[in-house]
Parts: sequence; C-alpha cells; structure tokens
Amino acid sequence: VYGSVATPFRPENRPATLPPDHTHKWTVMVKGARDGDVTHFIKKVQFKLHETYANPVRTIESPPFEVSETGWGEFEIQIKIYFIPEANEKPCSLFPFLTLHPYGPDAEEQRTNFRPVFSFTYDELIFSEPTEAMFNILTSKGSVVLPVGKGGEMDPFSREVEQQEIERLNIKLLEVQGLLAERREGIEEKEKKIKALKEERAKKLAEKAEQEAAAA
Ligand code: SLL
Repeated sequence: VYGSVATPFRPENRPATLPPDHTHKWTVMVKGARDGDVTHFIKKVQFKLHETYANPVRTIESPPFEVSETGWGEFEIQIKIYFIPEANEKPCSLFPFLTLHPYGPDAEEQRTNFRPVFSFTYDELIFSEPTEAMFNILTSKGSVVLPVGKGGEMDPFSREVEQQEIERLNIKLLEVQGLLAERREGIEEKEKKIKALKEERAKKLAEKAEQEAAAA
C-alpha cells in the first residue's frame, strides 16, 4: 500500500517556525497491506520529492518507510523500492501524486473542517521468476492475500472493495459498449446517406454528359 495523507494547518496551531506559504503537513509512505511486515523482502525505499525541497532524495533504510514534510503544493512523488540482495531484482518504481486538496462530493465539508486528505493505492508485487532464496523468503512468511473486511483510512483495501470496484467497472463497461453501438449505428446511417448522395450525383453527371453529347 502506498500513497499520502495530508492535513491542512489550522491558523491557530501553525508552527511559528514554518515558512509562511506552507499550508499543509503531509506524509508519503510505502507499507504492507494492513501493516503487514515487508522488511523480509524490502531493503530500503527511496522517495524523490519535488526539487523545491531541500535534499529532495530521501532514502529510508528501515520501517516505517515514510517521509513527512510541510509544503504548499501538490506534485508527483517518485518512489523506488529496493529489494533485498537475495532477490536479484531491479528496484520497483511508483509515482503517486501527493494530494493536498480534497475533491468529490464532501470536498467542501472536508475543507471547512481541516480534515486530512487520504490518497492511497493498493497494488501487488509479482516476482514471476524469483531466485530460490527469494522464493524461500517470500513463501516462508505465508502467502499474501488481500484481506477480508474493512480496513482503515490509509488502507481501505479488501476483497470486498475489490469486488465492488470490479462491479463498478463492469457497469461502466456496459455503458461504454452501449454508447459505442449507438455511435456505430449513427455512422452506418451517415455512410448510407453519403453513398446514396454519391450515386445520385454520379447519375446526374452521367445524364448531363449524355445531354451534352446529344446537343453536340
Ligand atoms: C505546483 N507543480 O506548482 C507544483 C509544484 C511544489 C511544492 C509543487 C515546497 C515547500 C518548500 C513545496 O511545497 N513544493 O518551500 O520547501 O503546485
């Protein structure tokens, strides 16, 4: 699970030492689903922040794999996960967008009440041809499956949530297919009209040529 949580400062508890344009504090992180241990296969995590930050490349060698900062703007964070040497794997890159501002139907309420903004993604790392050492390390920890039931705000992902997402996607897919079919029909009709007009025009031209030939 990776992503960010950002909280706007309330005017009354802004740290006095903060640069005046910093509006939010935020944390970006990489962690196991439901806080499951990932240290048996992750060696370190590198976070590359926007270049407006001092020392934008932050390398975290032990959990929690996270970086906390304050700032004023949103940007894409470049994350690189380095695996244990036994894995013999290249680092894995992720590009979450640091989200500071709420959006959606509750945005206004969230903004007025200085609520934290969560932006997290669940993903699965697949090692398709692991070294034997890596295979043993991964399997000795038991198999990793998406949990059942509700998680927290930083980690809401579960099999139910995945199923709901699949259903939402299927409904939208059907909608798109319907729209496509409609469009296709429209195009076919127009093509028929074009064909008819072209035939009519060819006929008229032929008639005109005939009349001209007769007149000559
Ligand atoms: C934007 N393209 O214009 C983005 C850049 C950069 C945010 C956002 C730095 C804080 C500091 C900070 O918040 N950078 O001064 O250290 O919105």
